[in-house]
Formats: sequence, structure tokens, C-alpha cells
Amino acid sequence: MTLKLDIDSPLMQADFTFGVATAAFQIEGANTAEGRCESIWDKFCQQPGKVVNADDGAVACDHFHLWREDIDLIESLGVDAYRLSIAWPRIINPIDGSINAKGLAFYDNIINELNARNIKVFVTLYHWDLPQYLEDNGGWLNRDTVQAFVDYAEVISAHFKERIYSYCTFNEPWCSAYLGYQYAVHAPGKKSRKMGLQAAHHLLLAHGLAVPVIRRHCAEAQVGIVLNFTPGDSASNSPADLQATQIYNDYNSHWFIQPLMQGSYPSSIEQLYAEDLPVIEAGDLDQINVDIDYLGINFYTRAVVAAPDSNADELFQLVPQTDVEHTDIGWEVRPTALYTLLTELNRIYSLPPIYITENGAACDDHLLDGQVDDQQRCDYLQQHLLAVERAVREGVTIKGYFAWSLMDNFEWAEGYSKRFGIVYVDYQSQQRTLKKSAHNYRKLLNSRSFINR
Ligand code: IFM
Repeated sequence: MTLKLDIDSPLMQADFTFGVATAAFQIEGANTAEGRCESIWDKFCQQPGKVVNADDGAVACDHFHLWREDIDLIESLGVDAYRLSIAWPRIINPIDGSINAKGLAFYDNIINELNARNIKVFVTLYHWDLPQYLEDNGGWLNRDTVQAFVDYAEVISAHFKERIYSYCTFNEPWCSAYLGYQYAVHAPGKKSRKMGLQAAHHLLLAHGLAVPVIRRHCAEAQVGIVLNFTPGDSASNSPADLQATQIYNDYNSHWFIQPLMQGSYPSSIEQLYAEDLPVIEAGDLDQINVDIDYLGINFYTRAVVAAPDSNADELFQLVPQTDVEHTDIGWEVRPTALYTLLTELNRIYSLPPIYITENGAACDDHLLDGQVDDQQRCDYLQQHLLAVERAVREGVTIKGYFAWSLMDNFEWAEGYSKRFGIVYVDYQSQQRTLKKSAHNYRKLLNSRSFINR
């Protein structure tokens, strides 16, 4: 399968944005350069057993030094937009809270270059790299971190103004809160449900308080947030499995989207996990329910859910699927779940326009004779683009699609062992090679009728 959409597809029109995405910690390296302070991920990587092969972000894709060549690469793909994140630890000095001009200058160079090349800039303010000095004071468990984030958002929006087309406050607060504070598989490696829920509330509150601040500085910019969804399907029609699936979806999806869209948390979770509920102050939920210009949705896979075994601490369990296609990271390939998710969310909520801000596959890629034949990723992207197209045709407002990722990079607890890029990175030489999927993505984008390339 190659990447192909009909010329009259809604995705092939000039008002639909195609892009590629990355995040600072995953590609930049140079973690002590020019006043960058330690982040929770620098520290987490040093702890034995936390990251596969004890990999870390010290060099990553060396994008800190190779950013100009990487922008050439991005431009060569023919994308309309590039989604990157700014590393908070590069911007604020931990000693006195002052602004690190060198950190801003690094992103000035990148953003000005993208502006000059007419590539729309989508910036994420927080893609998981909390400055360690804030974690030392409790991180996302401490309400003071909310204000620290708002101050940082003010620095960035006051400085970059509308040079940034789209501001995203947070990428995947589910991961920061639950993987970081409940399941201990991501930084900072804390482990309790109560902490996970408290961190989630503070992340959402920080979003709600930052949005008006960004708007004050950039009236024309788009402001939103990015959520990840792994929708749960019930393993059977038994009442117990159906109920467990509802709890799974309420806990993992609606706990994040419902307060953003409706200013309330799912009552099922409030009742079932009453002992673990976060501290919520008067007015918090109204702040979280602030108007946004778009919702970013990251989608990779679905989950199959069943009632838990007796005596289990959880109220649901995940059922591994055999005899279905998986990617190299063990995630089921299920494009119809993306279509169902989009139409379901659209049915339940009054949504702002949506961007698919991440979608992609980890594959066991190999560079052979200068080429990478990542057919599985090509098929994956094609199937998911068709799922998006179908949802658009059925009335869901979707304004863009970003492939995750521009290039192979540091895949968090998996280190460099999993490759998500459409561009292959040789980490020894730092050479980049377009995979088949990148060639196909470029062909698709260049085949749009309004493009003269
Ligand atoms: O690499 C990550 C990214 O940082 C956030 N979304 C999911 C991707 C794949 O795991």
C-alpha cells in the first residue's frame, strides 16, 4: 500500500494542514548547553532499570546542533506545518527564576527559519520535561507548579507572539500524570493512584490558567491542548466487562476531556475512587473549562478491556490481543478505533476543531543499501488517514494531521530501541535517511491539486 487519497478528499484541500511532529527532549540533546537546567527526564534516565539500555537524552538526534539541516529535511517533505516543543529547562534559570536569553535565542532561530520558509509553527509548551528543581518541590503534586507553568507560558507567548501559529499548553497530560505519578514508568517515577489524579488535576488547571495569558499576548494565535486516547473496547457483552470498559474509558479518557469540555469530572470515578480524589479548589473546574481554539488528538491504538480478576486493586483489566497485527512496540493496529473515537467524541461533546497531532507506528526498521523499506508504517499511515477522512465525511471537524514522528528519536522508557520516525536516524553518524514512508508522505502532499511543485 502506498499513501494515496482521492484528489477531492477533504484532506487534500488547501484548508487541511499536514505536518510532522517532534518533542524537545526526544531530539535535541545538548542537555547542559547554554544554561539549560536539569529536567525530570535527565534524572530519571540516570536511575538504573528505568530506561531500556540505560539510554538517555544527552545527544539524542543532536538537533540542538543540526536544527538547520533538520528544517531543510522538514521543508523537503512538503509539509504545511511542523509541531515541536519548547524545553522549559532551557528557558528559566532555576536559581533566581530569571529568563535564559540563550534558550529563547535557540528557539528564535528555529521559529524564524520556519516562518521564513512558510511552514506553520505548532509549539507545545510542555512535552514532559519538567525542570527538576520544580520536581524537588513536589512537581505536579504541588499547586505552586501550576503558577510556575503559567509564568513560563507568559514568557514564551510574550516573546514569540504570533510567530507561533498554534500554542499547545500540554501534550498528553494522561502520560505526565498517570505514567509519571501513578504507574512509575515515566519520570518522575512516583507510584500511587492518588498522586496520579492530583497531578492530572494540576496539569489541567495549569492549562486553564495559561490559556488566557497566552491569548493576552497573541490574540491571533490558535490555543489548545493535546490529549492522547487509547479507547477501550469491551472484551465481551457481559455486563461485568461492559461496566469495566466504561470505568476504563471514564478513568483514562473522560477524566481529561470532560473537565476541559464541560467543567466536571466523570461522576463514576468520583464515586469509585473517592479515597484517591485530588484536592480541587472552588473555581478550578471553571478555569479548566476555558474556551480553546482546537483540541489535539494523539492516537496509536485501542485497548480491549474486561472485568478484573477478584481481589485485583484495579476495576478493569486489559486483555492482550493475539492473532492481530501489532507494531514493534506491541500496540495493536486498529484504524477503525480512530474513526470510532472521533465520531464518538463528536457525539458526546461539543468539540472545537480537531487536529490529529500525532499518529504513527514503531517499526523494526533497518537501513539497507541506503534505503529503509518500512512498508508496515506506510500501510499504517494510509489506513489511519482513511479513518480520519471517513470521520470528516461524517461531520467531524478535523483541520490537520501530523505524523509522529519526523525522525527516529528517544522513545522515553524504551530509549532508542523503538523507531517511530518517517526518517531514519543513524545515531552514530547522525545521518538522516528518508524511509519509504517519508518518500510516500512527500508524494502524497505534493499531489494535492493546489500545490505547484
Ligand atoms: O514518542 C511519544 C510522544 O512523545 C508522545 N506520544 C506518543 C509517542 C509514541 O509513544
